[in-house]
Amino acid sequence: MTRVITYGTFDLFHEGHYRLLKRAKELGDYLIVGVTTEAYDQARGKLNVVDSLMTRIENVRKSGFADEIIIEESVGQKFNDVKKFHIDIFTVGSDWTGCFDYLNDYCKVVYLERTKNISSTMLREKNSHIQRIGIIGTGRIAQRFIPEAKLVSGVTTQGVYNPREESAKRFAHKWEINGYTDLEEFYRAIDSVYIASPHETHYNYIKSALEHGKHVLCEKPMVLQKAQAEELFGYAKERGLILFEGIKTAYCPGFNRLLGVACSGTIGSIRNVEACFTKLEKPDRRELTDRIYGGSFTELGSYVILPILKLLGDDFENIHFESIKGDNELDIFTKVSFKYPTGIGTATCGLGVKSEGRLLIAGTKGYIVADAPWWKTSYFEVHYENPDEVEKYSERFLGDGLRYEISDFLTMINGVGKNGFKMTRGESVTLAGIMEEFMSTEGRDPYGGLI
Ligand code: C2G
Repeated sequence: MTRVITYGTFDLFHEGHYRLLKRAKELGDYLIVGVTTEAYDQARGKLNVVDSLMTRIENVRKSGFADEIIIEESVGQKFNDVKKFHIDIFTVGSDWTGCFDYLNDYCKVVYLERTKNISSTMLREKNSHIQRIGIIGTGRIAQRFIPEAKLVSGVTTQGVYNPREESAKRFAHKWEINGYTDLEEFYRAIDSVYIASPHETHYNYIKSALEHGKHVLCEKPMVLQKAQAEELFGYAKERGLILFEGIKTAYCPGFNRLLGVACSGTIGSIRNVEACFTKLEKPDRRELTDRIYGGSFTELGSYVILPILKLLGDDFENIHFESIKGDNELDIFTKVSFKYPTGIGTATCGLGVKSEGRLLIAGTKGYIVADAPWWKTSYFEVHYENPDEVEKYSERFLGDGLRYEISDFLTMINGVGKNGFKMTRGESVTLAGIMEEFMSTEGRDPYGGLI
C-alpha cells in the first residue's frame, strides 16, 4: 500500500485545492492531509486566512479524497510525520518546488503542477470570492510579488501581461502563471491588477484597468503629476473601484505602530522629521540611465516623503530640492526640505551616494529613532531628555513585506477593511504633486521629454 501525505491551509476551498487533493490521492492508495492551524499560519506569515480550522478541515473532508486528516502545528512537523505515518510519497503544489527536497532522504517528493486558472464560477460560495490578480510588467518588483501574494489567503496570481511576447512568456513560465500579450484577453481573466511597469506607463495602465472595471494596486510613484492622480482617483471613485498606491512602508505593521506612538503625545508635539534612504545602484541600471524618469528621487523619494506627510501633514509652506548630479545629469543624491508653520521635514535619498538610512522624529518631549531599514520597520526606540529612559518597540516584518499591502488591498476590495488611512488618496495626490515639482525643477517633462 502506497501512503501519500500533503499539507495546506485550504482556506476558501477552491478548484486549485480540489485538483491538488485529487492528484495526490491518485499517487497512491492512502492519502493523509495535514491542515495548518491558525497559530502555524501566523508563525509562517500567512495573512488573511478567513475560514476557521474546523471549516477548512470540513472542506478537505468533503472533497472525498482524504483517508485521514491531521493538523499541522509547527515547523519541522513534516519531517516527523513522514516517519511516524510511514509515508512513501510527500506531495505539494509546484509553487513549492525545491522547498521540500530535504524530505527526499526519507520518502519520494512529488511536486504537482499548480492550477493556473481559478475561475470564478467554481468558487465555493459567493462571499468567498478569490481575487484573481494580474500583473502588468515583468521586472524585478513584479518577481517579488508572486511569492508574497502566495502568503495572502484569498488572492491568486492569475497571469502576467507584457506587450513583449518573449518577456511575458519567460515570466509566466518561471512562475507557472498565464502570460498575456493581449491586454483585453488579460483583463477578461482577472479581477484586479498589480502594476509594476516603468513609472511613465502607470497612468495609462491605471486608466485602462479602471475602465475595464478592475481594482488597481500600483507601484510607487503611482503617477508623476498631481492632476493625473486626482483624475485617476476620481475615476476609481465613480466606478466604485479601489485604487491603491503601493508604498510598502505605508502598510507594514511596524511603521503603523511607530506612527501611532509618534502621534500619541509621548514625544510631545512633533517639530522635525528626518528620513533618509540610500541604495547604491549599478550604473547601467534603468534607475541611473533613464534621463527622464530615472534618478534617486523618482525611485526612492516616495519612501522618504511618506513619514513627513504622515507626521507633519500636507500643508507645508514651501518645499526646496537640492541634488547632486551624476555624469548624465541624473540626480544620484537628493535632499528635500519642507517648511511647515511649526515644523521642519528633511527627506534624503540616493542611488549613487551612501549615507546612514535613518528615520528621526523629534518632538517637544523626546524623539523616536528607527535605523535602516526603517522603511521595513521592525524596531524603533523612543528617547527622552534623561538618556537612561529608553522605550524599545519591536514588530514583525515578514519576507519582502509586499504581503501587507496585498492584504490591505484585498480587505478594501472585500469591503471589510478600513485601511484606506494607511495611504490616503490625499497623500498619493500630494506625492504626485511633489514628484511633478521635482521634475520641473530638474527640467524634466513628465510627459516624456527634456525641457
Ligand atoms: N495549490 C494548487 N494550485 C493553486 C493553489 C494551491 O495546486 N492554484 C496547492 C498548493 O500548492 C498546496 C495546496 O494546494 O499544495 C494547498 O494550498 P494552500 O492552502 O495555499 O496551502 P499552502 O500555503 O500552499 O501550504 O505546510 C503547508 C504547506 O507547505 C502548503
